[in-house]
Amino acid sequence: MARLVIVSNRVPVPKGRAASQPGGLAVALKDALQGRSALWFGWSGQIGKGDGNDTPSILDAAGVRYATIDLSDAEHRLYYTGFSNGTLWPLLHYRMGLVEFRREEEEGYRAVNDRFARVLAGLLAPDDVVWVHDFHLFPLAAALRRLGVRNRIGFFLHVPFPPAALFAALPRGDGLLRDLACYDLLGMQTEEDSQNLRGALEGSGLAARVEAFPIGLDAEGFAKLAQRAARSADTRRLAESLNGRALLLGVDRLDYSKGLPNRFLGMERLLRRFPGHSRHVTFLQVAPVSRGELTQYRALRRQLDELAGRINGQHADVDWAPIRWITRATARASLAGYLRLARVGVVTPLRDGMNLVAKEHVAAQDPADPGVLVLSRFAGAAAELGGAIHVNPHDPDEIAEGLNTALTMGLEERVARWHDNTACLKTNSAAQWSRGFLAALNA
Ligand code: ADQ
Repeated sequence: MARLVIVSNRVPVPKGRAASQPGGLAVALKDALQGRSALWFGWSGQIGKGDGNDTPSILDAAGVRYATIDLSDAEHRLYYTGFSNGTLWPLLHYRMGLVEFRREEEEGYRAVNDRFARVLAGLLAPDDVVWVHDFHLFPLAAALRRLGVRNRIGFFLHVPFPPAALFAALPRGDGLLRDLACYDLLGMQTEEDSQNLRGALEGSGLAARVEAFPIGLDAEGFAKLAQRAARSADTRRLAESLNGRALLLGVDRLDYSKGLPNRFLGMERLLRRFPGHSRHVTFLQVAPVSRGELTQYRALRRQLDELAGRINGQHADVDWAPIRWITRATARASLAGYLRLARVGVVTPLRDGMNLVAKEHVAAQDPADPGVLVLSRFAGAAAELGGAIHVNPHDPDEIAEGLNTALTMGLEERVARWHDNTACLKTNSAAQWSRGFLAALNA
């Protein structure tokens, strides 16, 4: 079997035995990396060290070779904080009003992609299959092709792709579309994203292979993790603290795409419009700070601190507060236990490529007494999870109504909806996702 080369902005280099359980892409790609030779290339996560040093650091672990380079301070600012997080992230999440564009950042983004290509080209063997991940690396295949690389190169976009008219607002966006057309296969999360990208390409007179490969989980593995975690001291402590109240749970990175202010307001509407739930529910939101170097993210945190304070101030009693709000990082195993405990999973992003927390909530449930998922209709997962209660995340009232429906739902309907949702978890697992993508890339 040809060697598989994964390229992503950050590389999850294993850090010895003490490392916490891996999350994100490392979990999703576990099956693809097993039993074959593999190389994973990208940024080390380090800034400043070895500026411009194009000799990658190499580490071999569990059959995978990890090759990483550091970014200079300027590269990090222009490529990562600037163009990737300040321009592309809001644009791809349909948030024109938040998009900032600076030409020097776009040039810095291209320069880092060129540098990635130079270093990677030196590591490639002729029959390697290259799989590039996410929006930080749109121009990578084009840069590799300019260096004469002829390997098969596929791309997967983890976030949404907006309609062509919206993407057209991006200065020099045409150039990025030309870059994307250099990939042999473009994988998207949903059919809607695929149609949007095809539309944008066609509008620019370009053609490429675009297909949907919805990302999934190892649902059985996650269910076992959740079962074990439910017996852990951590989860038991949470269970006891609830005092028989129903747990509503949100788990996200602290990001404006996740719709957290409206979720807090939805909780407030629930207490106002359905006061019978007062004192009988606890909403726990876990959202570790991310991208704190961007103003919008700092402002979001302040807004949520304020909302949580105000809502608790208005509705709490001496022995109960409706909202618990944690911005510290939480271990994956603990989250699995909390998700199993959650009577309602609250997943209301304004826009999300997939949202794996939605699928994790389903996987974590006790089949005999499952909780209910309240899910934004603008998460990629909504296309698959027909058993969830779908809500418009822009409307706190609709969120409140969804929460009320979930909280008052009888066991029979909860079980039926949960079965509906688990069916898709089985057919679209993490293993199927990577196998499907690689089979299509090799075809
Ligand atoms: P994210 O925006 O990070 O990922 P999501 O899919 O919800 O969003 O989460 C990815 C992983 O991170 C999940 O395994 C989840 O459990 C974990 N995670 C989320 N919040 C966490 C928290 N508070 N603490 C610890 N772990 C947490 C991007 C896209 C998504 C897409 C994924 C995968 O934005 O739409 O589903 O990639 O393709």
